[in-house]
Order: sequence, then structure tokens, then C-alpha cells
Amino acid sequence: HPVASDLGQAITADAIDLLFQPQYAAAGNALSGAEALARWHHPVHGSLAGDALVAIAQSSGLARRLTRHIVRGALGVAADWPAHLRLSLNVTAADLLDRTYVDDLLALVADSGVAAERLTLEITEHALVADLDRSAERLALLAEAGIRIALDDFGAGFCNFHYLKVLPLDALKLDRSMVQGVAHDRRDLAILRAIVAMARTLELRIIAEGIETPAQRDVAAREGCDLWQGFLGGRPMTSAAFADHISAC
Ligand code: G
Ligand code: G
Ligand code: NA
Ligand code: MN
Repeated sequence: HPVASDLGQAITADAIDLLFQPQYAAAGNALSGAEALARWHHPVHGSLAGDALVAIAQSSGLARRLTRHIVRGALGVAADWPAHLRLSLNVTAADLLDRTYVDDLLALVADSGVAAERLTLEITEHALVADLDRSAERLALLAEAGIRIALDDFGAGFCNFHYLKVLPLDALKLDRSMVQGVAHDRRDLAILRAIVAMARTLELRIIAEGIETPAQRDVAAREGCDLWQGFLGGRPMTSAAFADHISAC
């Protein structure tokens, strides 16, 4: 696959872009950190988003290399932030099922000087289906090291409540489809309330994603979400732009 060999070269040439999208505390709207999002601008095929990039990497045996490259790069950026700011990284099934992932990640974290307690791993539900027991085991090792685990895209599609029983979760990250209507649709609001109530009982934090309007943010905060992320606060931005954002906050 020609794109795959280009990807290998792009990793070597450090041509994978890392963008950072800010996350905020719902109470008071203080900046709390950022999610790292990978992009690759392919000279012919244009901009490839994180999930397309990861799919190409997986089909061409480059997943481990790409993951290490992204994690190392994002940790290097976060090492320059004030220590109260957190970094969120995305994790795939292939990452978790790679037997070297846990040791590699912990070694990269140790090398970076970023405390493990400042990290959140965002894992999507469909990433867990392949081998739930093994995924749970590995996430438990990472949680023991102080890393927080968030279930990403919660409410979009799979939504298996069994995961809430067996994974060492710190947070649910509500998919933007769960957040979109909360300021004007009674059903959407009822669903948000039910999830927040469940999360409280399970002692899980809630991150509301895809917040685009002040009304959505205000409802999320009022209903008890802990954190929010979305275009209202900032689009995914370069590390330099995020550094300016930190100064401006
Ligand atoms: O930012 P964007 O809409 O392109 O992200 C699309 C998807 O790609 C998101 O669901 C995100 O979780 C995923 N993604 C972005 N960056 C990474 C990454 O570095 N690793 C993994 N595994 N997924 C990523
Ligand atoms: O699945 P994941 O949450 O990792 O995907 C993050 C993606 O969602 C990013 O690519 C980002 O561009 C997109 N995104 C983030 N905030 C918003 C938002 O407020 N509105 C919309 N439409 N997309 C968003
Ligand atoms: Na994510
Ligand atoms: Mn998401």
C-alpha cells in the first residue's frame, strides 16, 4: 500500500501533526488540560484524521511505531505546561492488545518527566470488544500507575454497561451526540440527567464533549458534568497556539 509506506516515512520525518484541544472544568471554566489529536497531511490524499491514520497504521504494521511517536510527542509538549494541566491521549484496541504497550507507555511517561497522575487515556468502547479481559487487565496496570482511564464517545453506538463493571474507569466522556440537544430537547436533557446520576453513584467523572454553545456548556455544568471540551472553548490547535491559550487563560 503506497500510503502505508508514505506513513512510515512521515513518522521518520516527524511529519505527523499533533493538535491539542482544550478541556475546562465545568465549575468556573478554568482550563484543565488538553486532548492530543493526531493528523497527517498527506501530499496527495490531503488531511487524514486520527482514526484514518490509525487504521492505515494498523493495516501496515506501523501501529506500534505510530503510537509511540504520538505518545512521545504529546508528552514532550505537555512537559512544558504548568503542572496542574492534564494531557489526554487516545488509545485503540490494537494498542491495548500489543503486549509491549503498557511497559512502553510507562517508560515514555517516566522519560518525559510528566507525572503519570497528569495523564488520562481515552478509550473507545468498540476498541474493547476484541478482548475485554485482556484490555481490562492492562488498563488496571495503567490505573495502578496513576493514569486515569476515560471511556470515550460514551452514548454513541455500542454503550455496553458491562464495561462500567469491569474496567478501572475514572470518567465517562459523553459523545457530542449526547450533548448537542441538551439545551432545547427534553429527552436529551433527561438522558443527560440519568447518566450523570449513574456516574455519581459509580464515582465516575463526566466529561462533556462537543460543546459548541454557551447554552450547552451551562446546562452541562448545571447538571453536574465535571469537565467540558468543544469548539466553544477552542478547536484542536497547534502546541504553540495552545501555549498562547494557556497564557491567555
Ligand atoms: O480530531 P479528529 O476528529 O480527527 O479525531 C478523529 C478520531 O481520531 C477521534 O475519535 C480520535 O479519538 C481519534 N484519534 C485522534 N488522534 C488519535 C491518536 O493519536 N490515537 C488514536 N488511537 N486515535 C486518535
Ligand atoms: O472521538 P474523539 O472525541 O476523540 O474525537 C474528537 C474529535 O471531535 C476531534 O477531531 C474534534 O475536531 C471533534 N470535535 C471536538 N469538539 C467539537 C465540537 O465542539 N463540535 C464538533 N462538531 N466536533 C468537535
Ligand atoms: Na478521544
Ligand atoms: Mn470522543
